[in-house]
Amino acid sequence: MPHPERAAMVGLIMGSDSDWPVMKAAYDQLLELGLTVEVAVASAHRTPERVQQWAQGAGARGLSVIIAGAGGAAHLPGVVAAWTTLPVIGVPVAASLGGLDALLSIAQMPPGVPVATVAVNGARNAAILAAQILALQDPGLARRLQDLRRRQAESVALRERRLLE
Ligand code: RP5
Repeated sequence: MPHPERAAMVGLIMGSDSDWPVMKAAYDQLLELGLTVEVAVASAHRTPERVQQWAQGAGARGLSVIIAGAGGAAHLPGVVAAWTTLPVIGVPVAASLGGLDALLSIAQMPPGVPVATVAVNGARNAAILAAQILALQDPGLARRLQDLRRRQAESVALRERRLLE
């Protein structure tokens, strides 16, 4: 469940509502880990001033990490990174060309303004990476991440056993 009474820790921004089916995996994972999330739709090209305002104010609003997803000429994560020194994790959304255009647009940042780029449609990994950054200062969150890893390992072992059933 979201925690509306607590300030959001993670900013989740996407270029269009059409990115939501991909980006919702990040939202769901963040909530499962007990994190609070601020969700925004803003486009680097269609609403550039809104992106600037959102990113410039992110730290003051209490956000610690930003996840930014976009497809096509996916400049949103890089533009957000240009307006803040908070860590930005970019999610290439497969809106065209299988997401290769978005992957390259997000990963090929100029030296000095990094975006940590995950795989095409890799929104869940973006959430886990954001949580890992926050867990450096949050032992409870670190334990929840360890538990997530343990459950993942158990699930692999379970699937292995099912192969021979
Ligand atoms: C990008 O263009 C968005 O991030 C989206 O992935 C893609 C298509 O946007 P819509 O035309 O569906 O709004 O800016």
